[in-house]
Amino acid sequence: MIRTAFLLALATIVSAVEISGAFARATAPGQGAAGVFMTVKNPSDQPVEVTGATSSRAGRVELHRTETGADGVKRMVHQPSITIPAKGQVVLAPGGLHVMLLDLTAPLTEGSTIDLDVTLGDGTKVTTPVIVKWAGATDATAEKPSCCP
Ligand SMILES: [Cu+2]
Repeated sequence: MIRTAFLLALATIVSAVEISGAFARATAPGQGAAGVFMTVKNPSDQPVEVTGATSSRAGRVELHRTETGADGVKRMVHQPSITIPAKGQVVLAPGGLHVMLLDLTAPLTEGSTIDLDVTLGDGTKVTTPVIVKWAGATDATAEKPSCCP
């Protein structure tokens, strides 16, 4: 019985995507939203749709893409889903695709870790910790410059 449960758990992991390097940026008091960035890898031979996400730290969560309009102004466009190609990956990074935390329950503090459940097209949820970096961080492993705030 225990063995069966273990095999089922393993099967679930294999069918899901792999999320790495998830990070957000520290927010100022009163800031209601924050982007979350990560690499989503799909080891399977079928494309996988990311359809949304949830976090205990946000009232709601959307998928966004930052685009620069013809007027040169950057704006965020809501995405109904993000397709992760078979045997491929999609990088969510500042200036492009991101998961948007909205209605933050409290400011995100540098050095803390928050929870995120990413929802896939088949209803599977993939949980990832999200490291909160300083406000200008560009990736999850970057060291904060000692010179500048
Ligand atoms: Cu956004």
